[in-house]
Amino acid sequence: MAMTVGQKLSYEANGFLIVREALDPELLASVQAASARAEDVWRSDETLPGSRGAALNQVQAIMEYDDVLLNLLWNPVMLPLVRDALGDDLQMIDHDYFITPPHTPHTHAGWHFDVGLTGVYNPRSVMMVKVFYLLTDVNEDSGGTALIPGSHRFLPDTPLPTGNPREAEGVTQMTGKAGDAYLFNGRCYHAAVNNDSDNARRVLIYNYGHRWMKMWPGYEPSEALMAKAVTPMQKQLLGMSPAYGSDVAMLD
Ligand SMILES: O=C(O)CCC(=O)C(=O)O
Repeated sequence: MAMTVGQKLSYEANGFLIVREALDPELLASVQAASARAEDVWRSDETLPGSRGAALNQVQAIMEYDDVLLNLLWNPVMLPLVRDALGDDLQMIDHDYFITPPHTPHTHAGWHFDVGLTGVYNPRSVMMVKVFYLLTDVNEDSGGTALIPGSHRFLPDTPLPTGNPREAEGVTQMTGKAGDAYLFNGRCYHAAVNNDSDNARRVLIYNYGHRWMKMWPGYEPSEALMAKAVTPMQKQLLGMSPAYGSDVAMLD
């Protein structure tokens, strides 16, 4: 098990886990530089996929832009934790670079579950786990993710917040320093708060599911990306393994 006992208890109780300094200063600088290069390319070509709204600039399929950003998919600090939470048969589902501009007019993501599959008993299932890497410091004003602790275990009739995520009761906001990361179970109820600060909030997001699940449309890896996967785990993460069978990839 990669999670410490304390991490496991915290993740099981809350549905999320914060990892401080997941990226060391050298890796953080390299990831920030790669993300800036990707952003320049994306801004200079409006045909590249993503959303360009007042509340969110989303560079869709961020791993396609730079090998440094591909390598974060199998980051040795976070991937083992995701595998503990999800199981051995994990695979990428989607991946983005989110830039929340300063002083957003509204949240870019109201309250929701990432996982809303019918036929799944959600309180005991882990269908998706999403990792966020902070590229900028995020405080309570910077538009961070708001999560309802423990909501991954809630029964369907549990009342949930509906209003402004910043004002909802029982919320924990994912704040931290650049280089910190957090993961959460896709059944943990969440939203983004408004960015009321003077600075853009920048995060990289890697979402993982099981290898028998479809990736979100628009995130299927290109041939060029798949050619860079070397190990069985890297191939499985990019959807290049059989969906079924017991030959799951081990950590490299
Ligand atoms: O930007 C955020 O913190 C929230 C993003 C979100 O809701 C999601 O990725 O499902």
